[in-house]
Amino acid sequence: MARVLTLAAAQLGPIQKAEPREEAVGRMVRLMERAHRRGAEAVVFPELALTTFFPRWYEEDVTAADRWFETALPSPATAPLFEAAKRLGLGFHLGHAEKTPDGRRFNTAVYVHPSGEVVLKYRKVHLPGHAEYDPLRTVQHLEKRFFEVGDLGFPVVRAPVGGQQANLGLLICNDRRWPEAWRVLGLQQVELVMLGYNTPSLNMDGRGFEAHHLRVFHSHLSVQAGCYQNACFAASVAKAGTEDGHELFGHSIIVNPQGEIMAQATSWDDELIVADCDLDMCRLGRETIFDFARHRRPEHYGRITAQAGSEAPPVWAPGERRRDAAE
Ligand code: CDT
Repeated sequence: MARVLTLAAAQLGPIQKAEPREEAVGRMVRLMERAHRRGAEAVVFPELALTTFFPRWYEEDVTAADRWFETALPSPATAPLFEAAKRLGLGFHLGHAEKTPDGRRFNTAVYVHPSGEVVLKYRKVHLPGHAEYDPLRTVQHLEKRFFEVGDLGFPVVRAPVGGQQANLGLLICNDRRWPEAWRVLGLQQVELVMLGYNTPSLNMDGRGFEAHHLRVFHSHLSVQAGCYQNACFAASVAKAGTEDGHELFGHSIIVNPQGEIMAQATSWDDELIVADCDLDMCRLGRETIFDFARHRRPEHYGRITAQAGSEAPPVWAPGERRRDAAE
């Protein structure tokens, strides 16, 4: 029998620096109500969904950024999300900035059961950008200043998502570009990956030109490859539009284990996309071409965990016979 989960990706339009959490939460509750009316059982919101993408704003003193962080979930400002989940019987994924009781700061995502219990928490591992003010950049990207590298690994849990038991994993934004992250989830038989992102439409690094149309292509390429190569579904959900003059692309998608896009957002605003995901579709890839136990060769993958940066290869010279050269 098919294991169909009706999944919603709730893209958010821009959240301006001055927009209070309460307003953003109101928009999110309206999206949850729409999701419920469309038959969805779980809703996925973007990375840092409650506020503007604040890592673009430099603060000399990191504690000055604390206003963007959550110290508890739910809080008075986020309680309406938990109430809506309960009222509508809807699970939800929420990206947010987390400040722990001992003062540590993470870029975090949680999946919350309709009861309000946190089913799974993940803290972003691949933090892009830089820690110090970068005068070469037209816009700062200070994730390395405001967040620590996640300390929870890449957990997967089997848990109820809507009416199905699903193997659930989470990634956050830049993580989607790293095949290692997907594979660690794949090795735990992940069936559904929820991930949110805030990605500028332009490369603001100031060190080279990147054609604009390739930004969305690279995002989709990464998620579609991750799903195909690990035989899972993903909801990849954007914060989109222009925040205080800084443009983020939308193009949120839901992808199946064949790597196909099942639904895609077309606006750069609050927008809901919904897809029926038959989790049993994950079996084909997992039992055939990507049957890891039969086909993976970890004895040849040592470099993946032994080194971070790449190394230049040895230089071939004419007349020199190398052990690994063809006879
Ligand atoms: N939020 C986030 O991780 N954004 C990055 C942009 C990187 S530009 C420094 C991304 O990978 O989409």
